[in-house]
Amino acid sequence: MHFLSRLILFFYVWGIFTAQGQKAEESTEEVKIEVLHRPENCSKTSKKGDLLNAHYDGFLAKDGSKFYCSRTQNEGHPKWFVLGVGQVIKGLDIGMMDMCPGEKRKLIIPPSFAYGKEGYAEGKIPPDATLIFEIELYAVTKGPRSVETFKQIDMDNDRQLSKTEISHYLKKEFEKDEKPRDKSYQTAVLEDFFKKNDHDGDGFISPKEYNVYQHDEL
Ligand SMILES: [Ca+2]
Ligand SMILES: [Ca+2]
Repeated sequence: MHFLSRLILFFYVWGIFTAQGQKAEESTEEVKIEVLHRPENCSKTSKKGDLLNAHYDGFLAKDGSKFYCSRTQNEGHPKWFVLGVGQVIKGLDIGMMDMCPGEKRKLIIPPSFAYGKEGYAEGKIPPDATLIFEIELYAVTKGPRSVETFKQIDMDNDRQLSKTEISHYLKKEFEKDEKPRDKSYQTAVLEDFFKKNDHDGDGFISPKEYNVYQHDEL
């Protein structure tokens, strides 16, 4: 074999080994999931793209101090977020999969699945911090981010979602919920939705802004 091709082969193989080495190193760090309570009736579990409604408390593993509590935010309303799309830290995206409504979990999340070497919020979460989350999941609903849902919300078919269209949709969704929600809560969710999704600030949600993981289908 020509020396150069041997050299290339060597680096190629070496590359595979080091890539595997890194992979093995990463996999020693993983999100630990402890199920604290699992309802007997658990027919529907969370999956990527689902819209979840949950309360969670976050603690630093090193001293058990609490750095976050969703019950003290947003007037105590549980948080809404889409699972598995990076709206929350990676450890929560992983640790909240296959969870059913009413389930409680404790998650132990290594820094590489949380805020890493940098930490977060000016030292509130220090560098290289392992985090513990206690989670209570209230609702799992079909994710909002499907092409079908976009078309369903877009009543006038102009391929843009207006505030009126989304607020109409939210109202219907909340009616399906057993818990009654007051109007100010709906308004807060709507404002929050636009803040997070209307990236160009034009007051409409475009298919691209809406559809975080199926950009090409509309
Ligand atoms: Ca529209
Ligand atoms: Ca927009």
